[in-house]
Amino acid sequence: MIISKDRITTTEVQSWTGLHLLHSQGSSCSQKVRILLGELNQPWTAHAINLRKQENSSRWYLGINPHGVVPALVDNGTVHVESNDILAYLDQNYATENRFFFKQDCIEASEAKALLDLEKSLHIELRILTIQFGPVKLKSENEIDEKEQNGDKERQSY
Ligand SMILES: N[C@@H](CCC(=O)N[C@@H](CS)C(=O)NCC(=O)O)C(=O)O
Repeated sequence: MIISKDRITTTEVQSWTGLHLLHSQGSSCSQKVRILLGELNQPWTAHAINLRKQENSSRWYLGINPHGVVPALVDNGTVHVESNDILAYLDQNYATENRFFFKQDCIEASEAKALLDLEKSLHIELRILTIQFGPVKLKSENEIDEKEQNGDKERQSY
């Protein structure tokens, strides 16, 4: 899924060249994109988004991905979101010989795709569990506003 230009308020990303991944280390959605980038042997620039510090809710990040989740891929200024869509995009545009997911008549590829679809359908429940019992907590509008006032300091220290 591409985020249309009129929704991107963090306009600096539109001048980024090459592949940039806004991601988080412990995020499974980010991890699968990092794995494919490695498999494709593509150079890419990492931009760490700290979910514990809720940088995914910062105005800076929401200006790139209004959904407020990682990962987001920026390819020569175009923003792509939804990890499975990013995988398909990278596969279609950067794979050379052995296409990864969409290789025709390949049982393993269709099994991998089915598993990715299954994970996507379960992800919202996993998110609820993570937020209820894990380290990532939702914050209130006030907390977001407060954080925005010193957000730059936090971003620099990360
Ligand atoms: N369907 C989305 C889900 C993305 C997603 O939920 N990412 C998680 C990390 S794996 C996240 O950013 N969580 C932060 C939050 O929900 O506040 C995708 O596949 O990209």
